[in-house]
Amino acid sequence: MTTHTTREWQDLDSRHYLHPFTDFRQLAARGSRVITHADGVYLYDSEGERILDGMAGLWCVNAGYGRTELVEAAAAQMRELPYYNSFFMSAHPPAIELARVLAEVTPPQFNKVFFTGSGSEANDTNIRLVRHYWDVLGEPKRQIFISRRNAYHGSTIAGASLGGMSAMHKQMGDTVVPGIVHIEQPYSFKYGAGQSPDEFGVTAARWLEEKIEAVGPENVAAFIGEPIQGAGGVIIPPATYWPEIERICRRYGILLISDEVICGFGRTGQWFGCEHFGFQPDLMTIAKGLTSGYMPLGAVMVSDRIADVVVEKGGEFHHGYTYSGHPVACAVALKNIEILRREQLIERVRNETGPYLQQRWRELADHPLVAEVRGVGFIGALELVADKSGTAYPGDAEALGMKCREHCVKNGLVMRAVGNTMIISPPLIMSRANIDELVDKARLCLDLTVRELQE
Ligand code: PXG
Repeated sequence: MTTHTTREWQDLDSRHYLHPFTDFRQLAARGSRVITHADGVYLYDSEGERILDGMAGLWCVNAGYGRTELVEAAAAQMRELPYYNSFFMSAHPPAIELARVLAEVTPPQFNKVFFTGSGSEANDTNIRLVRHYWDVLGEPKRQIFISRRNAYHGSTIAGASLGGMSAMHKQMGDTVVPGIVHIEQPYSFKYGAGQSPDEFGVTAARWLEEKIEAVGPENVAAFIGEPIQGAGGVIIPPATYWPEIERICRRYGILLISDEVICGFGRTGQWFGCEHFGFQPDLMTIAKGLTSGYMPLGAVMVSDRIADVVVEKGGEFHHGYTYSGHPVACAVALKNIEILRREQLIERVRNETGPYLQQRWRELADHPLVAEVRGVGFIGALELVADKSGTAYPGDAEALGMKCREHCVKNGLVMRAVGNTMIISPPLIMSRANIDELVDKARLCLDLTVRELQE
């Protein structure tokens, strides 16, 4: 790869490269941070600065950086068979083998998988598959998908329509897919005042029932939700929420889709978020941690309830992608799952490093900017407010998250800001020493934010 100075990279970047979810002009004025390499839990930029990655890339590098085994799996597969499709009655060993292994590591109702190139594509597949399923069953009126506000289900037209991000919908005009409605999030910090967590969980789940009744149960195809909303601000529902959602879906015969793109592959200390919360979805969207982000790959896990119908009576399913089951991506996913199992990374998060991270993370509750601390396994959030002690700090209370994030950037830590919610989702390989560094740096950045507010 050519090398340039940071300045040169930034110049070329702003001249030619349109970044995702970015105000292009603002970025050109400021210049990107150019990440050149990574190892373990650390990123390195073009200035040689070392940065602790508290976000595992974009919620995905579960096995950490610098895994030569994954590199070798990709290279070996490229030599053997770099590409072939699974259309026209053909298949190849990596996709077949990964399908078998996924049936093994996912909950027992899942024995079949449909591969895609990303989480967004997998959610498009969900829409296609669910509508096909109801059609085959002779209930074509079941068209409506119920989702939640601030949900993130991807950025294709269907993914963004399923999602509940109003800024995205606003730019889509009439192209938002019809037949998708949203209910409010189980966000107790915002909506749960005056109720115990258990009461609020049931209240929030009943919003689904109200919506089903409002649109007519006979018209509803499926409910989709992330076990923990990620990009929407790490919204962790109370323990009563998912069981009640499941009961409601079963009562009305509605399919339940768990979007496990972030929660899957160990994030909560279980293989999948639905196992942490104790519910059994009919479909699961997976991506990100499936390959630890080393290759793009997504998939829909299809339960027997659905597979039995579409396989036996569905005829041809007119859907698929050039890169469905890409052999190199599948080979990397297989090796990644082997690593997660061999190193017992998920068990470690469940029993050892997860509890330690949560204990240390909760120490931040005493900080003058922190109104709530929450987290599960290797995911966490802080709600920042300017007026915790009664009198507010001066300055823009709406920009606390961005201010704190700036201090993280300057102090070698990646934390994500969603409004005034600070978020972590670190690689599952973090040691206790890494966790100490993460929490200590987070506190430092919170302190620096207070200092900036006082200036
Ligand atoms: N579902 C969920 C729950 C996700 O988090 C997708 C689907 C889409 O996956 P792809 O592979 O198509 O990106 C995601 C992706 C953020 C952020 O800012 C989160 C995601 C993607 C980009 C940014 O937190 N999640």
